[in-house]
Amino acid sequence: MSSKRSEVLFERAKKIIPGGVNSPVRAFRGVGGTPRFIRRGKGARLADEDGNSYIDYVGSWGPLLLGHRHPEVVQALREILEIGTSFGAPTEREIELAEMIREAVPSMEMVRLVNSGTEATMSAIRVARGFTGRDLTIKFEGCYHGHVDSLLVKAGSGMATLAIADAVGVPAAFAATTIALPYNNVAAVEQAFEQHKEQIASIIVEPVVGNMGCVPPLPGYLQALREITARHGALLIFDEVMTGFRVSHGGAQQLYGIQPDLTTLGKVIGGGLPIGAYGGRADIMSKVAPLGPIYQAGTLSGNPLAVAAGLAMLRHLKANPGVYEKLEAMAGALCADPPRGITVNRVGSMFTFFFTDGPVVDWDSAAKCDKERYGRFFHWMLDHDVYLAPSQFEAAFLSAAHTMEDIEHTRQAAAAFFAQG
Ligand code: HOZ
Repeated sequence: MSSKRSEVLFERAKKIIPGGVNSPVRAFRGVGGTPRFIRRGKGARLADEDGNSYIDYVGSWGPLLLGHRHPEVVQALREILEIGTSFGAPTEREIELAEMIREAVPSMEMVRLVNSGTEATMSAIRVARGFTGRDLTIKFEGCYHGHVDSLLVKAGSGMATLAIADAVGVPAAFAATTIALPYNNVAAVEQAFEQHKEQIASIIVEPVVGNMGCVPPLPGYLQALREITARHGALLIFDEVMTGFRVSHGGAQQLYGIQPDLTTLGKVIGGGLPIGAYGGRADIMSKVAPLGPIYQAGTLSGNPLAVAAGLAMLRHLKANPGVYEKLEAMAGALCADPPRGITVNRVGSMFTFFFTDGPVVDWDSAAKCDKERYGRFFHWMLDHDVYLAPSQFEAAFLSAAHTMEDIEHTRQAAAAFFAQG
């Protein structure tokens, strides 16, 4: 399998773009080698610049629940090109998208659209501070909430992949507003509230973590976060940028039956275009400008292309609830019977093959993985036409465009790797 053209492009990219990429994990530092430059995608398949074709389990890091270039999303985008790509003024489609989000995620009584997951989490923690009049935020080690200054503390995703412990460029005073605790550990949360009493504005959590690989909540954990925050007058923020419309139509909060105060969304709700959203209780969201004094704005917020793609996606999901059953069946088949020495974590169509005996329940247990072996596995799979995340600490995603043949091919390729020891 040739990667010659990707190599040439990577050399050229490195001269002008830091690390040759526009987002760090894409540089393959977690697995070594040259990132594949992608020419096009269709359904569950990616084609690179050397003419290789792959079954794609990255799915643009989560948004492509229906695969690449789903016809309904493409048609919606075509229609917008005839109308105008940005007005900086309200449009009817924005209302419809917000209404569809609220219908699926009823805890989001009011919704504000932004341009990325990072913007959504940055705004949500600001709103939590403004609403409570408190400054501190609890986050969890290995969770990643975008590159928000104060949330780059013990963060997962690229920070974990590159082993960057403390974000350079983040003022110590910002980082000091964040308390990082082990995930899935209720006692640590109780203790933090004991210690900081009425200073904690919110807990922000990935209800199913995707950014240290896929790590589900232990039974009762999310309920405990709900109960503790309510008891202490702090807000509970579910970062559902990854899990929203992914682990179920109503996200992780529907799956686990928890009502957070605020929720952040991104990825799937943009149908593959840049978008984010935050929202929650109306009494809280009513404090956001222009209704209230908590300021947040954006030139391209609610832009017609992203909104139309998101609407096409959400309309499709609403009309085809069977998508989630199909995803569950395929992902279940893909993740069944892992070989010895491998721990598979999966919630719906997001999953990770951890190269450790496990169990993997938090950052400390995820960090025990044999990253070097994951790198060899990654390249083996790439050579066998399977495109996985180029890091042990990222979740893999299935789309409704995958087929059982794709699953079978993937299982056989993986089995061949493990057979050689
Ligand atoms: N932080 C993203 C996944 N957790 C990676 C984004 C990207 O490289 O595109």
